[in-house]
Amino acid sequence: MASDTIAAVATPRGQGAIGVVKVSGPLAQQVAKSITGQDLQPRQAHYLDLHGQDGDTIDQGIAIYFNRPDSYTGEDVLELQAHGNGFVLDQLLDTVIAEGARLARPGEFTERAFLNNKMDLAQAEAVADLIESNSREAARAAVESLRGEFSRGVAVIRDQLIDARVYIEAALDFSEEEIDFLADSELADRLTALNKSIDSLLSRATEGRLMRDGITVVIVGAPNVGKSSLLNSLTGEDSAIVTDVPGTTRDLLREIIVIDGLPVHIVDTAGLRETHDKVEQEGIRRARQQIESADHILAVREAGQGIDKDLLQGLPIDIAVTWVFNKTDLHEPPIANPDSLVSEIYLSAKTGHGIDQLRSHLKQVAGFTSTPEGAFMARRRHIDALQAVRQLGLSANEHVTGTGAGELAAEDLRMAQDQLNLITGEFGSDDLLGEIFGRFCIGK
Ligand SMILES: Nc1nc2c(ncn2[C@@H]2O[C@H](COP(=O)(O)OP(=O)(O)OP(=O)(O)O)[C@@H](O)[C@H]2O)c(=O)[nH]1
Ligand SMILES: [Mg+2]
Repeated sequence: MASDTIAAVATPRGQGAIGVVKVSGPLAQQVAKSITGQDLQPRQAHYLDLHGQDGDTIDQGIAIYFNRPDSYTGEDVLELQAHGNGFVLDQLLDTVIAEGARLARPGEFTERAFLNNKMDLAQAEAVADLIESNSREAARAAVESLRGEFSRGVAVIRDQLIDARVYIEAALDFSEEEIDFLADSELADRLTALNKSIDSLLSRATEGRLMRDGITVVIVGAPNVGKSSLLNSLTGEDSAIVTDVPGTTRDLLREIIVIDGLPVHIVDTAGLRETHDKVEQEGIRRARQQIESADHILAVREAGQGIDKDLLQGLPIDIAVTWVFNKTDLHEPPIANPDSLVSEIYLSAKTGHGIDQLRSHLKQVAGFTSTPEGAFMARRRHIDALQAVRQLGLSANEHVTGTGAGELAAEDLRMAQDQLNLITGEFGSDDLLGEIFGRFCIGK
Protein backbone atom coordinates (compact mmCIF):
# COMPACT_ATOMS: atom_id res chain seq x y z
CA MET A 1 0.00 0.00 0.00
CA ALA A 2 1.44 3.39 -0.98
CA SER A 3 2.34 5.71 1.89
CA ASP A 4 1.63 8.96 0.07
CA THR A 5 -1.63 10.47 -1.11
CA ILE A 6 -2.20 11.44 -4.74
CA ALA A 7 -4.68 13.85 -6.26
CA ALA A 8 -5.75 15.05 -9.70
CA VAL A 9 -8.53 16.69 -11.65
CA ALA A 10 -10.07 13.65 -13.35
CA THR A 11 -12.25 15.43 -15.90
CA PRO A 12 -11.04 17.18 -19.08
CA ARG A 13 -10.05 20.87 -18.97
CA GLY A 14 -12.67 23.31 -20.04
CA GLN A 15 -16.23 24.10 -19.08
CA GLY A 16 -18.71 21.38 -18.23
CA ALA A 17 -21.68 20.57 -16.04
CA ILE A 18 -19.44 18.86 -13.52
CA GLY A 19 -15.75 18.44 -12.85
CA VAL A 20 -14.21 15.84 -10.59
CA VAL A 21 -11.20 15.96 -8.27
CA LYS A 22 -9.96 12.57 -7.10
CA VAL A 23 -7.82 11.85 -4.06
CA SER A 24 -6.36 8.46 -3.13
CA GLY A 25 -4.20 7.42 -0.20
CA PRO A 26 -3.96 7.59 3.59
CA LEU A 27 -4.82 11.30 3.81
CA ALA A 28 -8.10 11.00 1.88
CA GLN A 29 -10.28 10.92 4.98
CA GLN A 30 -8.54 13.88 6.61
CA VAL A 31 -8.82 15.86 3.36
CA ALA A 32 -12.53 15.04 3.20
CA LYS A 33 -13.04 16.34 6.71
CA SER A 34 -11.20 19.58 6.10
CA ILE A 35 -12.91 20.38 2.77
CA THR A 36 -16.45 19.38 3.77
CA GLY A 37 -16.26 20.00 7.52
CA GLN A 38 -18.00 16.68 8.10
CA ASP A 39 -17.22 13.03 8.76
CA LEU A 40 -18.51 11.45 5.56
CA GLN A 41 -20.33 8.13 5.57
CA PRO A 42 -18.34 5.82 3.29
CA ARG A 43 -19.85 5.19 -0.15
CA GLN A 44 -22.59 7.75 0.29
CA ALA A 45 -23.09 10.86 -1.77
CA HIS A 46 -23.13 14.02 0.35
CA TYR A 47 -24.31 17.30 -1.11
CA LEU A 48 -22.54 20.12 0.71
CA ASP A 49 -20.31 23.19 0.58
CA LEU A 50 -16.71 22.55 -0.47
CA HIS A 51 -14.28 24.77 1.42
CA GLY A 52 -10.84 26.10 0.58
CA GLN A 53 -7.83 26.44 2.90
CA ASP A 54 -9.09 29.71 4.36
CA GLY A 55 -12.53 28.26 5.02
CA ASP A 56 -14.18 30.11 2.13
CA THR A 57 -16.71 28.21 0.06
CA ILE A 58 -15.22 27.25 -3.28
CA ASP A 59 -18.35 25.59 -4.65
CA GLN A 60 -21.35 23.50 -3.73
CA GLY A 61 -21.04 19.92 -4.83
CA ILE A 62 -21.03 16.26 -4.01
CA ALA A 63 -18.40 14.46 -1.97
CA ILE A 64 -18.10 10.68 -1.85
CA TYR A 65 -15.65 8.90 0.41
CA PHE A 66 -14.68 5.27 -0.18
CA ASN A 67 -12.78 3.50 2.55
CA ARG A 68 -10.17 0.93 1.65
CA PRO A 69 -10.22 -1.66 0.21
CA ASP A 70 -13.63 -0.94 -1.34
CA SER A 71 -12.50 1.66 -3.84
CA TYR A 72 -11.08 1.95 -7.36
CA THR A 73 -7.48 2.02 -6.14
CA GLY A 74 -8.00 -0.23 -3.12
CA GLU A 75 -6.95 2.73 -0.92
CA ASP A 76 -9.02 5.38 0.87
CA VAL A 77 -10.47 7.53 -1.91
CA LEU A 78 -12.26 10.85 -1.98
CA GLU A 79 -14.18 12.06 -5.02
CA LEU A 80 -15.27 15.68 -5.17
CA GLN A 81 -17.81 16.56 -7.83
CA ALA A 82 -17.93 20.29 -8.33
CA HIS A 83 -19.07 22.41 -11.27
CA GLY A 84 -16.97 21.97 -14.37
CA ASN A 85 -14.86 25.12 -14.24
CA GLY A 86 -11.07 25.23 -14.28
CA PHE A 87 -10.75 27.86 -11.50
CA VAL A 88 -13.08 25.97 -9.18
CA LEU A 89 -11.28 22.68 -9.77
CA ASP A 90 -7.83 24.26 -9.42
CA GLN A 91 -8.80 25.74 -6.05
CA LEU A 92 -10.08 22.37 -4.86
CA LEU A 93 -6.91 20.67 -6.03
CA ASP A 94 -4.74 23.34 -4.36
CA THR A 95 -6.61 22.75 -1.12
CA VAL A 96 -6.05 19.00 -1.35
CA ILE A 97 -2.34 19.54 -2.04
CA ALA A 98 -2.08 21.94 0.91
CA GLU A 99 -3.42 19.13 3.09
CA GLY A 100 -0.39 17.03 2.15
CA ALA A 101 -1.37 15.19 -1.04
CA ARG A 102 0.77 15.41 -4.17
CA LEU A 103 -0.16 15.60 -7.86
CA ALA A 104 -0.73 12.19 -9.42
CA ARG A 105 1.35 11.03 -12.37
CA PRO A 106 -0.50 9.89 -15.53
CA GLY A 107 -2.21 6.55 -14.87
CA GLU A 108 -1.20 6.48 -11.21
CA PHE A 109 -4.69 5.77 -9.86
CA THR A 110 -4.99 2.73 -12.12
CA GLU A 111 -1.42 1.70 -11.34
CA ARG A 112 -2.34 1.64 -7.65
CA ALA A 113 -5.49 -0.35 -8.46
CA PHE A 114 -3.23 -2.88 -10.18
CA LEU A 115 -0.65 -2.94 -7.37
CA ASN A 116 -3.45 -3.44 -4.82
CA ASN A 117 -4.88 -6.37 -6.82
CA LYS A 118 -8.07 -4.59 -7.79
CA MET A 119 -7.40 -5.56 -11.40
CA ASP A 120 -4.72 -7.33 -13.41
CA LEU A 121 -2.47 -5.67 -15.96
CA ALA A 122 -4.58 -6.58 -19.00
CA GLN A 123 -7.59 -5.00 -17.28
CA ALA A 124 -5.62 -1.90 -16.34
CA GLU A 125 -4.56 -1.49 -19.97
CA ALA A 126 -8.20 -1.87 -20.98
CA VAL A 127 -9.02 1.22 -18.90
CA ALA A 128 -6.69 3.31 -21.08
CA ASP A 129 -7.95 1.59 -24.23
CA LEU A 130 -11.55 2.33 -23.30
CA ILE A 131 -10.78 6.02 -22.77
CA GLU A 132 -8.99 6.14 -26.12
CA SER A 133 -11.39 4.03 -28.16
CA ASN A 134 -12.62 5.68 -31.31
CA SER A 135 -15.57 3.51 -32.24
CA ARG A 136 -18.50 1.88 -30.50
CA GLU A 137 -17.05 -1.55 -31.28
CA ALA A 138 -13.67 -0.63 -29.79
CA ALA A 139 -15.32 0.74 -26.66
CA ARG A 140 -17.34 -2.45 -26.23
CA ALA A 141 -14.28 -4.61 -26.73
CA ALA A 142 -12.31 -2.57 -24.19
CA VAL A 143 -15.13 -2.97 -21.66
CA GLU A 144 -14.99 -6.73 -22.23
CA SER A 145 -11.26 -6.74 -21.48
CA LEU A 146 -11.89 -4.56 -18.44
CA ARG A 147 -14.52 -7.02 -17.22
CA GLY A 148 -11.88 -9.71 -17.48
CA GLU A 149 -12.87 -11.53 -20.68
CA PHE A 150 -9.28 -11.61 -21.94
CA SER A 151 -7.85 -12.40 -18.50
CA ARG A 152 -10.25 -15.34 -18.15
CA GLY A 153 -8.97 -16.74 -21.45
CA VAL A 154 -5.42 -16.37 -20.12
CA ALA A 155 -6.44 -18.07 -16.85
CA VAL A 156 -7.87 -21.08 -18.72
CA ILE A 157 -4.58 -21.54 -20.54
CA ARG A 158 -2.60 -21.08 -17.35
CA ASP A 159 -4.64 -23.84 -15.68
CA GLN A 160 -4.07 -26.16 -18.63
CA LEU A 161 -0.36 -25.35 -18.55
CA ILE A 162 -0.07 -26.06 -14.85
CA ASP A 163 -2.00 -29.26 -15.33
CA ALA A 164 0.39 -30.49 -18.02
CA ARG A 165 3.42 -29.37 -15.99
CA VAL A 166 2.24 -31.25 -12.92
CA TYR A 167 1.75 -34.34 -15.03
CA ILE A 168 5.24 -34.15 -16.54
CA GLU A 169 6.95 -33.26 -13.26
CA ALA A 170 5.28 -36.28 -11.64
CA ALA A 171 6.51 -38.46 -14.49
CA LEU A 172 10.05 -37.14 -13.97
CA ASP A 173 9.88 -37.85 -10.26
CA PHE A 174 9.01 -41.49 -10.93
CA SER A 175 11.75 -41.75 -13.48
CA GLU A 176 11.66 -45.54 -13.79
CA GLU A 177 8.16 -45.23 -15.13
CA GLU A 178 8.90 -41.99 -16.97
CA ILE A 179 8.75 -43.49 -20.42
CA ASP A 180 5.34 -44.99 -19.78
CA PHE A 181 4.00 -41.77 -18.36
CA LEU A 182 5.21 -39.61 -21.21
CA ALA A 183 4.12 -42.03 -23.89
CA ASP A 184 0.69 -42.11 -22.27
CA SER A 185 -1.92 -40.60 -24.60
CA GLU A 186 -3.26 -38.72 -21.59
CA LEU A 187 -0.39 -36.22 -21.70
CA ALA A 188 -0.50 -35.86 -25.48
CA ASP A 189 -4.22 -35.15 -25.22
CA ARG A 190 -3.61 -32.47 -22.60
CA LEU A 191 -0.97 -30.79 -24.72
CA THR A 192 -3.22 -30.90 -27.79
CA ALA A 193 -6.05 -29.29 -25.83
CA LEU A 194 -3.63 -26.69 -24.48
CA ASN A 195 -2.37 -25.77 -27.94
CA LYS A 196 -5.91 -25.51 -29.23
CA SER A 197 -6.81 -23.06 -26.46
CA ILE A 198 -3.71 -20.99 -27.20
CA ASP A 199 -4.57 -20.79 -30.92
CA SER A 200 -8.10 -19.73 -30.19
CA LEU A 201 -7.09 -17.01 -27.71
CA LEU A 202 -4.34 -15.80 -30.03
CA SER A 203 -6.74 -15.36 -32.92
CA ARG A 204 -9.25 -13.48 -30.74
CA ALA A 205 -6.47 -11.31 -29.32
CA THR A 206 -5.16 -10.60 -32.82
CA GLU A 207 -8.58 -9.35 -33.77
CA GLY A 208 -8.71 -7.27 -30.58
CA ARG A 209 -5.37 -5.74 -31.42
CA LEU A 210 -6.58 -4.84 -34.91
CA MET A 211 -9.53 -3.10 -33.34
CA ARG A 212 -7.15 -1.02 -31.26
CA ASP A 213 -4.34 -0.26 -33.70
CA GLY A 214 -6.02 -0.77 -37.08
CA ILE A 215 -4.11 -0.96 -40.36
CA THR A 216 -2.35 1.58 -42.54
CA VAL A 217 -3.37 1.68 -46.17
CA VAL A 218 -1.41 3.79 -48.65
CA ILE A 219 -2.97 4.92 -51.93
CA VAL A 220 -0.46 5.08 -54.79
CA GLY A 221 -0.53 5.45 -58.56
CA ALA A 222 0.18 7.72 -61.48
CA PRO A 223 -1.06 11.32 -61.41
CA ASN A 224 -4.72 12.01 -62.16
CA VAL A 225 -6.01 8.44 -61.79
CA GLY A 226 -8.22 9.55 -58.87
CA LYS A 227 -6.23 8.73 -55.71
CA SER A 228 -7.38 11.80 -53.83
CA SER A 229 -10.93 11.30 -55.07
CA LEU A 230 -10.76 7.77 -53.67
CA LEU A 231 -9.62 9.11 -50.28
CA ASN A 232 -12.51 11.58 -50.27
CA SER A 233 -14.96 8.92 -51.26
CA LEU A 234 -13.79 6.62 -48.42
CA THR A 235 -13.90 9.34 -45.77
CA GLY A 236 -17.10 10.84 -47.12
CA GLU A 237 -15.47 14.24 -46.81
CA ASP A 238 -13.72 16.73 -49.01
CA SER A 239 -10.39 16.22 -47.28
CA ALA A 240 -8.08 16.19 -50.32
CA ILE A 241 -7.86 18.70 -53.16
CA VAL A 242 -9.02 17.15 -56.43
CA THR A 243 -8.43 18.76 -59.82
CA ASP A 244 -7.94 17.56 -63.38
CA VAL A 245 -4.35 18.86 -63.26
CA PRO A 246 -1.89 15.93 -62.97
CA GLY A 247 0.37 16.49 -59.97
CA THR A 248 -2.28 18.08 -57.75
CA THR A 249 -1.31 16.26 -54.56
CA ARG A 250 2.17 17.08 -53.25
CA ASP A 251 2.12 16.24 -49.57
CA LEU A 252 0.99 13.13 -47.74
CA LEU A 253 -2.57 13.41 -46.50
CA ARG A 254 -3.74 11.18 -43.65
CA GLU A 255 -7.26 10.33 -42.60
CA ILE A 256 -8.77 7.65 -40.38
CA ILE A 257 -11.95 5.78 -41.18
CA VAL A 258 -13.52 3.04 -39.08
CA ILE A 259 -14.96 0.07 -40.96
CA ASP A 260 -17.26 -1.90 -38.62
CA GLY A 261 -14.84 -1.31 -35.76
CA LEU A 262 -11.60 -1.65 -37.74
CA PRO A 263 -9.65 1.64 -37.76
CA VAL A 264 -8.09 2.16 -41.18
CA HIS A 265 -5.41 4.84 -41.47
CA ILE A 266 -5.51 5.98 -45.08
CA VAL A 267 -2.66 7.94 -46.66
CA ASP A 268 -3.08 9.74 -49.99
CA THR A 269 0.17 10.39 -51.85
CA ALA A 270 1.55 12.39 -54.75
CA GLY A 271 1.14 10.76 -58.17
CA LEU A 272 4.29 8.85 -59.13
CA ARG A 273 6.00 10.11 -62.28
CA GLU A 274 9.25 11.58 -63.60
CA THR A 275 9.23 15.31 -62.95
CA HIS A 276 11.54 18.32 -62.80
CA ASP A 277 9.28 20.14 -60.34
CA LYS A 278 11.18 20.28 -57.04
CA VAL A 279 8.09 20.31 -54.84
CA GLU A 280 6.59 17.39 -56.67
CA GLN A 281 9.87 15.46 -56.47
CA GLU A 282 9.83 15.85 -52.68
CA GLY A 283 6.19 14.70 -52.61
CA ILE A 284 7.11 11.61 -54.61
CA ARG A 285 10.04 10.89 -52.29
CA ARG A 286 7.70 11.07 -49.30
CA ALA A 287 5.17 8.86 -51.07
CA ARG A 288 7.81 6.17 -51.64
CA GLN A 289 8.92 6.40 -48.04
CA GLN A 290 5.36 6.08 -46.79
CA ILE A 291 4.76 2.99 -48.91
CA GLU A 292 7.41 1.15 -46.88
CA SER A 293 5.41 1.44 -43.67
CA ALA A 294 2.07 0.38 -45.17
CA ASP A 295 0.18 -2.73 -44.09
CA HIS A 296 -1.58 -2.70 -47.42
CA ILE A 297 -1.23 -0.81 -50.70
CA LEU A 298 -4.02 0.39 -52.95
CA ALA A 299 -2.49 0.78 -56.42
CA VAL A 300 -4.86 2.94 -58.43
CA ARG A 301 -5.33 2.83 -62.23
CA GLU A 302 -8.07 3.95 -64.56
CA ALA A 303 -10.56 1.20 -65.38
CA GLY A 304 -9.67 1.23 -69.07
CA GLN A 305 -6.03 0.38 -68.27
CA GLY A 306 -4.39 -2.88 -67.20
CA ILE A 307 -2.01 -3.42 -64.32
CA ASP A 308 0.89 -1.00 -64.36
CA LYS A 309 4.02 -3.21 -64.46
CA ASP A 310 6.39 -0.32 -63.75
CA LEU A 311 4.38 0.75 -60.73
CA LEU A 312 4.22 -2.83 -59.48
CA GLN A 313 7.97 -3.25 -59.78
CA GLY A 314 8.56 -0.20 -57.63
CA LEU A 315 6.47 -1.60 -54.75
CA PRO A 316 7.94 -3.61 -51.86
CA ILE A 317 7.36 -7.31 -52.46
CA ASP A 318 6.41 -8.07 -48.87
CA ILE A 319 3.41 -5.72 -48.71
CA ALA A 320 0.10 -6.93 -50.16
CA VAL A 321 -1.34 -4.88 -53.02
CA THR A 322 -4.89 -4.43 -54.21
CA TRP A 323 -5.34 -2.96 -57.68
CA VAL A 324 -8.12 -0.41 -57.71
CA PHE A 325 -9.47 0.38 -61.17
CA ASN A 326 -11.20 3.73 -60.89
CA LYS A 327 -13.59 5.72 -63.09
CA THR A 328 -15.89 2.81 -63.98
CA ASP A 329 -18.45 5.48 -64.81
CA LEU A 330 -16.29 6.30 -67.86
CA HIS A 331 -14.93 2.85 -68.72
CA GLU A 332 -16.78 -0.47 -68.68
CA PRO A 333 -15.09 -2.88 -66.26
CA PRO A 334 -13.94 -6.09 -68.00
CA ILE A 335 -15.63 -9.43 -67.24
CA ALA A 336 -14.14 -10.57 -63.93
CA ASN A 337 -11.64 -13.40 -64.21
CA PRO A 338 -12.34 -15.70 -61.24
CA ASP A 339 -8.91 -17.36 -61.61
CA SER A 340 -7.01 -14.12 -61.28
CA LEU A 341 -4.40 -14.25 -58.52
CA VAL A 342 -4.29 -10.49 -58.36
CA SER A 343 -6.77 -8.84 -56.07
CA GLU A 344 -8.55 -6.14 -58.01
CA ILE A 345 -11.53 -3.93 -57.40
CA TYR A 346 -13.44 -1.85 -59.92
CA LEU A 347 -15.07 1.29 -58.65
CA SER A 348 -15.94 4.88 -59.30
CA ALA A 349 -14.69 7.37 -56.75
CA LYS A 350 -17.01 9.87 -58.40
CA THR A 351 -20.31 7.96 -58.10
CA GLY A 352 -19.30 5.86 -55.08
CA HIS A 353 -20.10 2.68 -56.94
CA GLY A 354 -17.88 -0.17 -55.66
CA ILE A 355 -16.69 1.71 -52.54
CA ASP A 356 -18.58 -0.63 -50.20
CA GLN A 357 -16.90 -3.56 -51.86
CA LEU A 358 -13.53 -1.93 -51.22
CA ARG A 359 -14.44 -1.42 -47.56
CA SER A 360 -15.28 -5.10 -47.05
CA HIS A 361 -12.18 -6.03 -48.99
CA LEU A 362 -10.02 -3.98 -46.59
CA LYS A 363 -11.60 -5.76 -43.62
CA GLN A 364 -10.84 -9.06 -45.26
CA VAL A 365 -7.20 -8.31 -46.08
CA ALA A 366 -6.70 -7.13 -42.49
CA GLY A 367 -8.04 -10.50 -41.29
CA PHE A 368 -10.79 -8.72 -39.39
CA THR A 369 -14.05 -10.61 -39.01
CA SER A 370 -15.67 -8.22 -36.52
CA THR A 371 -17.93 -10.62 -34.70
CA PRO A 372 -18.88 -8.42 -31.79
CA GLU A 373 -19.80 -11.29 -29.43
CA GLY A 374 -16.95 -11.99 -27.07
CA ALA A 375 -14.60 -9.54 -28.80
CA PHE A 376 -12.05 -8.08 -26.40
CA MET A 377 -9.30 -5.57 -26.84
CA ALA A 378 -5.63 -6.53 -26.90
CA ARG A 379 -2.27 -4.91 -27.52
CA ARG A 380 0.85 -5.70 -29.44
CA ARG A 381 2.69 -6.89 -26.33
CA HIS A 382 -0.12 -9.36 -25.58
CA ILE A 383 0.14 -10.81 -29.08
CA ASP A 384 3.93 -11.12 -28.74
CA ALA A 385 3.52 -12.97 -25.45
CA LEU A 386 0.83 -15.29 -26.82
CA GLN A 387 2.93 -16.07 -29.88
CA ALA A 388 5.81 -17.04 -27.62
CA VAL A 389 3.43 -19.22 -25.58
CA ARG A 390 2.26 -20.84 -28.78
CA GLN A 391 5.81 -21.67 -29.92
CA LEU A 392 6.68 -23.12 -26.54
CA GLY A 393 3.46 -25.16 -26.43
CA LEU A 394 4.22 -26.66 -29.84
CA SER A 395 7.80 -27.34 -28.84
CA ALA A 396 6.67 -29.11 -25.63
CA ASN A 397 4.34 -31.27 -27.67
CA GLU A 398 7.16 -32.21 -30.03
CA HIS A 399 9.43 -33.17 -27.15
CA VAL A 400 6.77 -35.41 -25.68
CA THR A 401 5.51 -37.07 -28.85
CA GLY A 402 8.89 -37.18 -30.59
CA THR A 403 11.94 -37.74 -28.41
CA GLY A 404 10.16 -38.26 -25.12
CA ALA A 405 12.40 -35.61 -23.56
CA GLY A 406 10.31 -34.84 -20.50
CA GLU A 407 12.74 -32.32 -18.98
CA LEU A 408 12.76 -30.22 -22.12
CA ALA A 409 8.98 -30.28 -22.37
CA ALA A 410 8.72 -29.25 -18.72
CA GLU A 411 11.14 -26.38 -19.30
CA ASP A 412 9.13 -25.19 -22.33
CA LEU A 413 5.94 -25.17 -20.34
CA ARG A 414 7.58 -23.32 -17.46
CA MET A 415 8.77 -20.59 -19.86
CA ALA A 416 5.32 -20.53 -21.48
CA GLN A 417 3.79 -19.83 -18.09
CA ASP A 418 6.21 -16.94 -17.52
CA GLN A 419 5.19 -15.44 -20.85
CA LEU A 420 1.54 -15.82 -19.98
CA ASN A 421 2.08 -14.10 -16.65
CA LEU A 422 3.50 -11.08 -18.48
CA ILE A 423 0.04 -10.46 -19.94
CA THR A 424 -1.72 -10.21 -16.61
CA GLY A 425 1.32 -8.74 -14.87
CA GLU A 426 1.90 -11.43 -12.24
CA PHE A 427 5.64 -10.99 -12.53
CA GLY A 428 5.81 -7.73 -14.48
CA SER A 429 9.05 -5.75 -14.24
CA ASP A 430 9.04 -2.13 -13.09
CA ASP A 431 10.10 -1.06 -16.58
CA LEU A 432 7.06 -2.71 -18.09
CA LEU A 433 4.75 -1.03 -15.57
CA GLY A 434 6.34 2.38 -16.15
CA GLU A 435 5.92 1.95 -19.89
CA ILE A 436 2.27 1.00 -19.60
CA PHE A 437 1.03 3.48 -17.01
CA GLY A 438 3.09 6.39 -18.34
CA ARG A 439 0.80 6.49 -21.38
CA PHE A 440 -2.37 7.07 -19.37
CA CYS A 441 -4.02 10.41 -18.91
CA ILE A 442 -3.68 12.22 -15.59
CA GLY A 443 -6.45 11.46 -13.13
CA LYS A 444 -7.00 7.89 -14.28
N1 LIG B 1 -15.40 10.43 -64.22
C1 LIG B 1 -14.65 10.25 -63.16
N2 LIG B 1 -13.68 11.14 -62.86
C2 LIG B 1 -12.94 10.94 -61.76
C3 LIG B 1 -13.15 9.82 -60.92
N3 LIG B 1 -12.25 9.90 -59.90
C4 LIG B 1 -11.52 11.01 -60.12
N4 LIG B 1 -11.93 11.65 -61.24
C5 LIG B 1 -11.39 12.87 -61.81
O1 LIG B 1 -10.03 12.65 -62.15
C6 LIG B 1 -9.27 13.86 -61.93
C7 LIG B 1 -8.09 13.57 -61.05
O2 LIG B 1 -8.58 13.23 -59.76
P1 LIG B 1 -7.66 13.27 -58.47
O3 LIG B 1 -8.42 12.60 -57.39
O4 LIG B 1 -7.15 14.63 -58.23
O5 LIG B 1 -6.47 12.35 -58.97
P2 LIG B 1 -5.09 12.02 -58.22
O6 LIG B 1 -4.74 10.64 -58.56
O7 LIG B 1 -5.19 12.36 -56.78
O8 LIG B 1 -4.09 12.99 -58.95
P3 LIG B 1 -2.70 13.61 -58.41
O9 LIG B 1 -2.93 14.18 -57.06
O10 LIG B 1 -2.37 14.64 -59.43
O11 LIG B 1 -1.70 12.50 -58.41
C8 LIG B 1 -10.24 14.87 -61.37
O12 LIG B 1 -10.70 15.68 -62.42
C9 LIG B 1 -11.38 14.01 -60.82
O13 LIG B 1 -12.62 14.69 -60.82
C10 LIG B 1 -14.18 8.89 -61.26
O14 LIG B 1 -14.44 7.90 -60.60
N5 LIG B 1 -14.89 9.17 -62.38
MG1 LIG C 1 -4.18 13.64 -55.62
